[in-house]
Amino acid sequence: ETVPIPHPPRIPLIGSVTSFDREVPLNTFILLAKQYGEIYQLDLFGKIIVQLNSYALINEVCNEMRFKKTVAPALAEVRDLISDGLFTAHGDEENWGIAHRLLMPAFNAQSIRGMFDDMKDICDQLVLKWERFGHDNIIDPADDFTRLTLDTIALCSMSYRFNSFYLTEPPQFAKAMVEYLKECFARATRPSIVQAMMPGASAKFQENKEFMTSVGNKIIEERKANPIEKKDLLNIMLFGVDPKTGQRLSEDTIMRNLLTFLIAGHETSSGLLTFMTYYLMKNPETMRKLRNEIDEVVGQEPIQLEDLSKMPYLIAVMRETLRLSPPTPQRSAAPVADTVLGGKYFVKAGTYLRLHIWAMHKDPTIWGEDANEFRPERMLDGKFEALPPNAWQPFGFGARACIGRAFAWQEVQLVMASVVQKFDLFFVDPSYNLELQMNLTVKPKNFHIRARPRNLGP
Ligand code: MNH
Repeated sequence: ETVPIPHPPRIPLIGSVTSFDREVPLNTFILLAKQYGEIYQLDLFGKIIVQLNSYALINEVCNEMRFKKTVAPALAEVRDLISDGLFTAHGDEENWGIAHRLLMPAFNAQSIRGMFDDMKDICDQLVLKWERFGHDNIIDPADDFTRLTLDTIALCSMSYRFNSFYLTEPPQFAKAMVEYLKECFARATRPSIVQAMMPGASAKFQENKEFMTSVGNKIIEERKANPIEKKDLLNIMLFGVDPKTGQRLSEDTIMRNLLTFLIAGHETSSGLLTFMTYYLMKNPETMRKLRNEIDEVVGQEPIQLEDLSKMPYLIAVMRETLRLSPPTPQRSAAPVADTVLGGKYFVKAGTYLRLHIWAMHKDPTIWGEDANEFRPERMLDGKFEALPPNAWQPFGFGARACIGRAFAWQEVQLVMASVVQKFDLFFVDPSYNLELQMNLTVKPKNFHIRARPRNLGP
């Protein structure tokens, strides 16, 4: 016996959400999940979306025989720039397979370890900046961490330097990208009639797209004119041959994947760093434990690659941060054929399902009654490994899971350990509580800190 999927009342033309938070759509979805529970259907400006919020339903959708990734409306807008790049490709696009097979080895743990020195280069720039500006300086962690992650992915993957820490304003590329992604999001929730009345926004959109494309092409041209030995991602894409088809990537595809790494590889990691800073500062006991671990393993020496595997508490803090605040809070899938969800909700083939990972990560059937609390201890001592399948998935799922996971992991370990090793952190507004901002990913908003170089004493 199937039952209808609950839905908020529908209003003609507007759909079912009268007070949609356009600035931070996530806030609306969090609210609706609380009101409707495990599943509800939404008519969002003419698009029908089935939202899944519980572990049980989302786990069921983690079956690649029955469901496949779909490119959500906001991502579909980004396709205008990066088309069949890894992140925004449809599953059946040939270039996804070629790039996936070529690049998976380039992102494995071994290759990532080889990037440690480049990661440290950029990390040291952030530490120096905070040391030199001193305690009076007001830091916007989201801003500095975004400089860091953009510079890091560009240096590691294409040996290119944005030099963000030497600029007062973020580099023009970063500005163009943020504007562009924000506009993609807005377009996805803007009725087409409204869109048609915004020629200014469309011109800017086009201009940003052309600028980013030109940077991508310039990086490729420069590499071709000045070849280097290094086995970075750019060289692998330029010279690699797909073992399965014998094909190589076209220059267009390479440019789109370069832009994909810059987009997918920096907002997310910087979100994790910023959320983590916030949770550590809000939970002084956790901060104290983490610092003890770092002091014991690293002391006052520069952090080495080998140190990273010796800090389990740091890993627990990262996992717990990604549970409470996954920077990509939702992902999308569709049933391959007509099917029934949870034994009672009928959904047609191709229905747009949105998996609300942010909500699922707080499902009390998995995480207990204190699901909303920040408690890294729940990720320690084998408890993480003992979680039910797919209960923790900030990096997505299956064939379309994040390719940059090991990269982000090492980068964030290094940077967080360095920051906690070197600085005492203070809220500028001691009463600050987490607020969210959103481009393509989500981050803390209005969060400001001061960093005082630690007095390590005699
Ligand atoms: Mn990443 C896919 C989260 C860091 C490059 N990433 C995904 C997905 C999630 C995700 C979730 C799946 C999206 C979907 O189902 O539609 N990624 C993260 C998080 C971090 C992150 C939370 C950091 C923390 N990602 C990175 C980094 C890079 C990167 C760093 C690049 C170097 N991610 C990708 C790419 C994909 C992806 C590329 C698409 C993979 C594919 O579909 O083949």
